Amino acid sequence: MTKRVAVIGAGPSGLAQLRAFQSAAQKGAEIPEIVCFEKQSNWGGLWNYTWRTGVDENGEPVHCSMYRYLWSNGPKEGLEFADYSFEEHFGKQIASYPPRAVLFDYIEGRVKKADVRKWIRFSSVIRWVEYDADKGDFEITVHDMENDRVYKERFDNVIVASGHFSSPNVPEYPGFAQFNGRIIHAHDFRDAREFSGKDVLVVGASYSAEDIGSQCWKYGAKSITSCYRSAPMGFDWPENWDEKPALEKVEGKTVYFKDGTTKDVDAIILCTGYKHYFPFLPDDLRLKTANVLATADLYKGVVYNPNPKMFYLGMQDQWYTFNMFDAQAWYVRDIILGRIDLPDAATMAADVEARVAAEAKNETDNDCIVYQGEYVKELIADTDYPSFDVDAANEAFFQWKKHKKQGIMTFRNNAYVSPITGTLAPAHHTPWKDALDDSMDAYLQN
Ligand code: FAD
Ligand code: NA7
Repeated sequence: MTKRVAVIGAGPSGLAQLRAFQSAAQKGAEIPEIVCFEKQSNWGGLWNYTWRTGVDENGEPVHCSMYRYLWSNGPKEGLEFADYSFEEHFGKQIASYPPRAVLFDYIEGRVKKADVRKWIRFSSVIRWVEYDADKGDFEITVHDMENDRVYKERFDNVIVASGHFSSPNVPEYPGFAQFNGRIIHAHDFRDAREFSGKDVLVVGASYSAEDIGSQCWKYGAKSITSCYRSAPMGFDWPENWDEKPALEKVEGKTVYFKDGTTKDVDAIILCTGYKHYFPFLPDDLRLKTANVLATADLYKGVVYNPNPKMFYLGMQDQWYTFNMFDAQAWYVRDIILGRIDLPDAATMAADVEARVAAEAKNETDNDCIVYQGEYVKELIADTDYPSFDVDAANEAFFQWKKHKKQGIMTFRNNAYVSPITGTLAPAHHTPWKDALDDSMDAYLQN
């Protein structure tokens, strides 16, 4: 009987897995039956934008954490697919920080070409996965929302690609219940114009805080105040942006910080990160990890050590994204195809320990970039994923970090060299702060 493989999620990671199997089949390999379950009605994962917040049309938690006007927060040269360049997709080189719609189009282009949509069951929520030790396979419970039907199917392998930037981490501060304004988490932030003319407090000091604050600034917020728990972001902020230490409490519209200062604000946006959350997995299959580069319990960052028939994609904190998901997907494919053997349990556990110890030695962001770049190199060396110039991708990231230090509202005006085609991107036709139209048509007018 043919092996059956379930992929949970059709975001960039799940789609990488489909493309990996399709690529093997195209080269003549016999592949298992692949079924990808996607709870949304379209593919693209977080890149599949919706105006909705809270629950979706089926009453399920909305997956999307992206917002209107989101432009890539890192250079596209760091995430380019090695088997499908931006030039191949757009027929020309494009500028380096594409808006969401442009990246969605790029992600979609590769899988349309590979013709893998037929492997996906949309509007299908995975409710539960169970391992049957006697039969040595998994039983999956699926809710088909279109037909409102719950059914079970069996699979030999399960690949979890459900993402980990969707279930918000939502702290509460004293006085929140009485705050005279709006409090939302970044997950529910959609249109920055809602905050134009307002005094906005952004809680957090990472990507969401930086970018959502910048969006609000760009679309006319009166002031931005951001506050940090551990360390400031430390950019050279515009004059109406103030960075403060930790929030302590809220009284009416007044927020109090650890240094004794206060500010009156209209809205509070909690950019306090996300949780790895797998409500469809029992204890023995559920990954429990922090948002780090060396995830707990995953051999080579993908094989679930307690049950090596189960795999996770994209569960790391991310400098590298699309091409790292590819590296992982090709590796998982080759384990399932029997091209790569797994070592014994002790060796797999030691692999995780070594990765955790190596991550602990990273001191700077550049160390982390190199660390994750080395991980990508390590995986692709063992498969037929097209090898690419990871050092050139690292270099694009280094330049990006430097450009952010030079100007947090201008870094997106820079251009970088593609690690895949070696060509230099054109500078964008309009500085990011003046480019209010985030449509694909507007962006591609270079
Ligand atoms: P996701 O994109 O989250 O996809 C997971 C999929 O699984 C979704 O389609 C979801 O519907 C599905 N799913 C979940 N649960 C179930 C279930 N129970 N049953 C069936 N299906 C399910 N990366 C970049 O490279 N550049 C950026 O500029 C960038 N910006 C970002 C901005 C924000 C606000 C966020 C939150 C992330 C950003 N990222 C960015 C990182 C992002 O994590 C990756 O780009 C990418 O989307 C991760 O892909 P994924 O497939 O692992 O997860
Ligand atoms: P991150 O990168 O996980 O950052 C979360 C931030 O929230 C970080 O600064 C945390 O501070 C802060 N945080 C977490 N909990 C709290 C509490 N309780 N109080 C105050 N501050 C807190 O998440 P992001 O959403 O920024 O980025 C996630 C992805 O989205 C990323 O890959 C981007 O590409 C887009 P800490 O530094 O831990 O003290």
